[in-house]
Amino acid sequence: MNGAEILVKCLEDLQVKRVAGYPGAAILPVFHALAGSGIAVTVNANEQAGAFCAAGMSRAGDQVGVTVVTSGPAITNTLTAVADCNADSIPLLVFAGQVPSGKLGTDEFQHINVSRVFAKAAKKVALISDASHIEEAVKDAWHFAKSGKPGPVVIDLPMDVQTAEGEYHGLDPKLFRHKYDDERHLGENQCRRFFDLLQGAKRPLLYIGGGLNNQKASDRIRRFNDLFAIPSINSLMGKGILDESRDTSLGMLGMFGTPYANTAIQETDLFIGMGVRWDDRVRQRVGEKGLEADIAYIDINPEKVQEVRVTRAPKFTFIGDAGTALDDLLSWAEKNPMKLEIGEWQERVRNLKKETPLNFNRAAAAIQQAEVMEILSGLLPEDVRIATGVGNHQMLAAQHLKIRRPKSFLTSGGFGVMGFALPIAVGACLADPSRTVLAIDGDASLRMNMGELHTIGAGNLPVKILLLNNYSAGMVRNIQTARYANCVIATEEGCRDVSFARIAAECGFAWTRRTEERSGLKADLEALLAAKGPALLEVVTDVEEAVYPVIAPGDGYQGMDLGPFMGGRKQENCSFAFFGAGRRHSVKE
Ligand SMILES: Cc1ncc(C[n+]2csc(CCOP(=O)(O)OP(=O)(O)O)c2C)c(N)n1
Ligand SMILES: [Mg+2]
Repeated sequence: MNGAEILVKCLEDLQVKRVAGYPGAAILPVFHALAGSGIAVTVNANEQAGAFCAAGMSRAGDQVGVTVVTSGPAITNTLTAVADCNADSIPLLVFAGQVPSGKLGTDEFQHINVSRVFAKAAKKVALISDASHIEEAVKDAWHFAKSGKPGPVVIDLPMDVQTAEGEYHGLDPKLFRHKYDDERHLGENQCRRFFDLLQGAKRPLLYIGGGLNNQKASDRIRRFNDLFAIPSINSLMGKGILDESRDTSLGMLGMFGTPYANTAIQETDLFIGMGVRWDDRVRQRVGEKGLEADIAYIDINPEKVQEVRVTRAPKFTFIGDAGTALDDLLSWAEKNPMKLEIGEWQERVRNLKKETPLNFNRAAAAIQQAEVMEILSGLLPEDVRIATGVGNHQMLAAQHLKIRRPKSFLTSGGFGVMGFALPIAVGACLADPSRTVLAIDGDASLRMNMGELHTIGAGNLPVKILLLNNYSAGMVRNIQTARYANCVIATEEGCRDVSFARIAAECGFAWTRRTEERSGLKADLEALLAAKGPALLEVVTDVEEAVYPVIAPGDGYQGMDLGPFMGGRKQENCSFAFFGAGRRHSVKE
């Protein structure tokens, strides 16, 4: 077998059924081998979209998404998607063609030093120099990408290595899995300490993140919370791990978090972070002045746990897989039954949700994005998978939509990449066509990977797209209005007559509609969700709309600005005081 054939055989051994690929001369041996395999190839509009499509398969399914591209501009096109996977701990395998080994480091056509370019963006980069090394490298990379804190692995394959004869040994892929098995468990004493803390708390709060965003860990935290019903908040990456429709689920914390999540964190006396990376968008941190709760923190990333140990004096920490730790805690709790005295706190949290519900400008002439989300949240099927762009529509979706299953809210968290929604939705749809896949996108985000309208239409993929078109890069325009003296530059689109719905129809979408009418909005959303095959609903929304609540950069939770429409305030107070300019409306006033 030549190197390319060995690579494809390894992918078959790893049960890969489909790759996202984009060909070019320097990777043609691999495409040739793919032609003789049972592996399907999806061709996206460019390699960034291809890498996102593969990442969509990882985000939605249990597999590791795989993308195969050529050298030079093709591999650099994947850089943003690779960095995105790295930031959100998503496993991904990228195989790239490369100039022949003898030409490495020269000015050969379409050559770039992949190891250097990706050094800081990937979990690992490997240059293969011998076809006989391919099998071990590929099987190892697959498990390495999935293990510990997951991430992307980039494999650079010089042309001569793809065509050279090499050894294929048929190594059992499980051998490599065992290499990365995480065997760290909580001991009896650690479990006792955790539950002592929990039993001593009057207002415990679970803070859960992407580290638990898989079926197994989600089952465990649900069992844990069936026992204890501890109020919970989540990071953007943690949506759907616990069922967000439960009354103890308070939704997303942070800069654009829900009023109740951002208030609960000010009142907790035991903050239990699990599988969450405690990032800067989460604003002021528990343990800092003003938020002096006890902390229990469980995460697989040793650096982060050490940082929290040094800076916040937690009462309990554990470095390891949060799902495994939950297993240990559950077995301990089953052997040592206990009751928590948190009835008052649960009641407080329920009231918080009732007292400060999300709200928006109901008197506005134009449709509000928040209004679309409010209607949509009542229509979503339980099995829906949502992919979003980046911007106001993303934050509003995160605030309003109650996600009921893990791996179902697919969004670019740590890197915040516009252009994410469509290719990720393609990957999610290919990973599991039986689930409803809805891409919620902004006009500017959609334009970044508009070629995927063609991928979806040409492939007749049943992806549903809800495009919220405010004819602007709304989130950035909001900052300009509030902080740059209302000087709007480069964030509004001049051309208002383009209909994205018409473009989608031209790309082969069977169902498209464009609306500016509030009256038919609910029916339009229902029709979008019920449509068969590719479908797009374009809703024209208010360019002036801003997202609330908001916490200004550098401010703490006490400074949460509820805006003019929440917390029972009158609509005349409207000031669009985005990012801290203008009036403050704190829930604690
Ligand atoms: C690749 C990339 N470029 C630029 C940005 C900066 N940015 C963040 S949100 C945003 C506007 C997004 O506009 P749109 O998709 O229309 O969403 P809206 O806020 O209008 O709902 C921009 C430009 C980014 N996050 N990603
Ligand atoms: Mg927009």
